[in-house]
Amino acid sequence: DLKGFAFDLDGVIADTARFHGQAWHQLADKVGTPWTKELADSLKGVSRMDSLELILKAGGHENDYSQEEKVALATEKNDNYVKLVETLTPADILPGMKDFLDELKANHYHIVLASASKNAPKVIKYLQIADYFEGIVDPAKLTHGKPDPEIYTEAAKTMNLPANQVAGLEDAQAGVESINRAGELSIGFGANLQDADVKFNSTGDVSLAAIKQQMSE
Ligand code: B16
Ligand code: MG
Repeated sequence: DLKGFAFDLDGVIADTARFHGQAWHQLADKVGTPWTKELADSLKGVSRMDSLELILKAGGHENDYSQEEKVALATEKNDNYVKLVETLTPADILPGMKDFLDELKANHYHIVLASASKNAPKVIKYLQIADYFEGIVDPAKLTHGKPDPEIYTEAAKTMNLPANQVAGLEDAQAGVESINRAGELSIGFGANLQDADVKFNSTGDVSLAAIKQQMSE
C-alpha cells in the first residue's frame, strides 16, 4: 500500500519548466547553439551543469570554454532564472496540484520534494506551499542526477518508507526512469512518458482515486 509521495517540482507542481527554458534559451543564443524543442525537452530534470554541457555539445561548443567560463555561464543562467522565480505567486501552482496536496495531507500520507533544483526551497516559498513537505531531498548532496535512482531512493529514506510504499510524480523521462529504477510507483504527467506506471495528460487529472483506478487496470 502506498504511504508516501515524492514530488518533482519543475513541471509537476509549478510551471517553472518554462522559466528554465527561457533562461537556457538565452544562454544557447549567447553560445550560438540553435534552440530546438528536442534540446529543451532533454534538459528537463537534468542538473544545472549537465544541462549546460548538453547545450554546448548540441552546438559543437563543448571544447570552447574553460571550466571557469562554464561555471560563469551557469551562474549567469541561474541569475536570470532566479529573477523569474521571484515573480512566482500561488497562482502559478499547476492545475490540481494544490487540491492533490490537500487530499494527501487530509489522508495522512507522507510528502517530500525530490527536485534536482537547488532553487526548490525558494520556489515552494514563493508558491506558499512549503508547509506541506516534511522534507526536501538536497540535490547538492547527491552523487548522481536523474535518471539515476539516487534522488528517489533518498526521498523514500527521508519518509522512512520502503520503496514499494512510495510513489514519485514526474514530468520528465529522466525522472520517470529514476523512480522506476528506485523500485517506486511512477506517476507521469504529459506526453512521451511511456515508461510511467500511471499516466495523466495533465496535472489537473490527478487524485488518489484516479491513481488507484489505473493501478487496478
Ligand atoms: P537548478 P526538477 C530540475 O528540476 C529542472 O527540471 C531542470 O530543468 C533544472 O536544470 C534542474 O532542476 C536544476 O535546477 O539550476 O535550479 O539547480 O524537474 O527535478 O524539479
Ligand atoms: Mg520536472
